[in-house]
Parts: sequence; structure tokens; C-alpha cells
Amino acid sequence: KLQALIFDVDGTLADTERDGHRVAFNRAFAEAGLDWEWSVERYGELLAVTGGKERIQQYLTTDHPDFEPPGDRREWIAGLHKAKTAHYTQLIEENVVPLRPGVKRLLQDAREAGLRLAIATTTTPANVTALLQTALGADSLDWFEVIAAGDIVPAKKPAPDIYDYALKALQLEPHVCLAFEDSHAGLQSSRQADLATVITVNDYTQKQDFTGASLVVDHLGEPNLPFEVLAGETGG
Ligand code: XBP
Ligand code: MG
Repeated sequence: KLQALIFDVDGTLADTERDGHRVAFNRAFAEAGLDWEWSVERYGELLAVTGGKERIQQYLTTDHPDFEPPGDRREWIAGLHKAKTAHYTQLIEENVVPLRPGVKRLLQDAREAGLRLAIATTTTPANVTALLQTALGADSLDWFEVIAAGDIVPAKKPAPDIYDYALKALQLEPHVCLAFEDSHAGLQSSRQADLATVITVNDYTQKQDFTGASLVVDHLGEPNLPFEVLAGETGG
């Protein structure tokens, strides 16, 4: 029997990438005096690398191979990323990114049905807090028994580590849980953790390969999706 739902955040709960993360990265770059600007299209390519620090690192390698950051490279990237997080949480608190259709209802229905809720995301914990509190209210953090986020695991998605971490914290086997993801990398992560997975696509992910998903939908706004049936179906 289904016991818990585990949610990705970026692209799944809200379309945070284009108007949230991307804009925040660009603001941090400008603030640091860098003339780097990530267009909507270029950012779509850069999303292949999950994690903001990892994304900056990859961008440096491909687009600015001769750029030498002042001081230690890792520390410099971490500092730039910290500024990005400040811009991102500010944008979220200004309500620029709403929850995707059906998300609020799904969370409320799940709570009423006695399902346990968790989050498994590569994004920074402060980003999750800002989104939940702004979009769902101050109490909504308590709706989630486990918020597994960011650097608490060394290997980010597509590695299964963050889902493994959430499952361990819930003390549940994967076959009584259902994961919600929006991306190929996210699906690799959840499936490697043996979780049956519902994919809710968005503009950045709609053409990706979702082989192994239990269900692929355009959004979660359709009532009565058969989650109880899906859980465990492919989860082993
Ligand atoms: C989301 C991400 C994140 C955000 C940025 O992946 O890749 O890196 O773009 O967040 P997923 P940070 O939805 O698969 O978890 O800058 O805080 O890392
Ligand atoms: Mg995602």
C-alpha cells in the first residue's frame, strides 16, 4: 500500500528554472562584474548539469576555459553561488514563480489521505524553504517529514543518493513510495533508487527520454490520477 510521496522541487513543484534560477545566476554574474549572461535557450543546455555550483563549473570549462578566478577556484564558485542563492530566494519571496497546476491540491489531498510527504532535490535548502513558505504558507514546511536537499549527499542527480537519503530518513522501502519528477536526470535518480516515478513535463524537459517512468503527464492538474495503482508497479 502506498505510504509516501517524494517530490522533486525545480520543474516539478514550480517552474523555477527560467524566471527564478536563471535570472538569479545572471544577477550574481552582473554583481560580480562578469559579462556572462545565460539566455533562456543556453540555460536549457546548461541544465544538463544539475546543481548550481556544478553548473557554473561546467560553464567555465566549456565557455571560458582561460578564465582564472581570483584565489581558490572552488571557493570562488561557492561565493558566486552564495550570491545567486540570495538573489533566488529574493525572487521567490517576490512571488515571481507560482506553484504548477494541481500541486497544492495534490499535497492537500495526500495529507488528508494520510500519506507521508518528502522532498528530494539538488537545490539549496534555503531555496526550498523560500518556495514552500511563499507559495504554501509558513506552516507548509511541517507538511514534509523529510526535506532532502543540496549538498547533504555528495553525488547529485542523476545519482540516486538524494532519494536513498530520503527513503532512509522516512524508514520506508521504495515500493511503498511514489516519486514525482520533471526531468531525465531526476528520473535516473529516482529509478536507480527503485522508486516508481510520475513525470510532469515542462518546457525545458518535454523532449527528454522518460523510459522507465510509470506515467508521463503535462501537469499534475488532472484530478484522480491513479497514484495508488502506480506505486510499486515498477518499483520492485
Ligand atoms: C534542479 C537543479 C538545481 C537548480 C539550482 O535539479 O539543477 O541545480 O537549477 O539550484 P532537480 P542550486 O530538479 O533535478 O533537483 O543553484 O541551489 O544548486
Ligand atoms: Mg527537477
